[in-house]
Amino acid sequence: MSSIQAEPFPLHFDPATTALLIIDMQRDFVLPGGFGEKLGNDTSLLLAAVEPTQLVLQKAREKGLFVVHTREGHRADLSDCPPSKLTRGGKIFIGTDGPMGRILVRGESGHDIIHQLYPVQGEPVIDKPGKGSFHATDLHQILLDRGIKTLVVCGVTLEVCVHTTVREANDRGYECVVLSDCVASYFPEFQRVGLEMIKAQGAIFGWVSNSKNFVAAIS
Ligand code: TIU
Repeated sequence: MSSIQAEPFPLHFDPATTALLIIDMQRDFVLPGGFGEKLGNDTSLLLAAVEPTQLVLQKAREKGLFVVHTREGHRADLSDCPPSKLTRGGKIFIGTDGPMGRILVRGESGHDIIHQLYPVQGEPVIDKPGKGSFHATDLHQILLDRGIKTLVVCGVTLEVCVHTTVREANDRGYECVVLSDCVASYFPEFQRVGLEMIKAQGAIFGWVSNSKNFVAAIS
């Protein structure tokens, strides 16, 4: 067993039953011209998470941790996009053309993961139509088949897809530790409060740590 320094208290984990889950590090969220910017956000705020996540990913690969990536997006015909989701943001953006292809559509450049964190062979990529990574995907089955019990979570945005996923995972019995410098938000206040919410009330739905503690714990 290993142990990671975390808040509100250290989390014990077995690297053999721990997965690194990197959520939605897609061009559509972190680069100009994608979904994030169309919604009125400054995408550069999300770039802070890239370097620490690269370090964590490199270490996880080195130590043989199971690595899973997710991407939010839809089929080309948008048949898996609820009409209610299409109009979020006050205007239809999903499926429309942008500089990185059709926004949030699978197979388009903007939908794909940034090159710094690109998956390698053996790392499943979960294509999800929702904010949560468990909704309408086979993620739970993939983790069960591997005997995964603990999730180390990175990605964007903290208060939307990371929070939804961690809440879903917690309800399915996984222990989740979110690395504070490997997640990011378009709203600094949401980043701060979002992390507080996870670890409050004695780790009500997860733990909060950081890349340095993760590297120390796994080394
Ligand atoms: N808009 C926003 O903050 N996030 C999303 O729409 N998706 C994810 O968080 N991946």
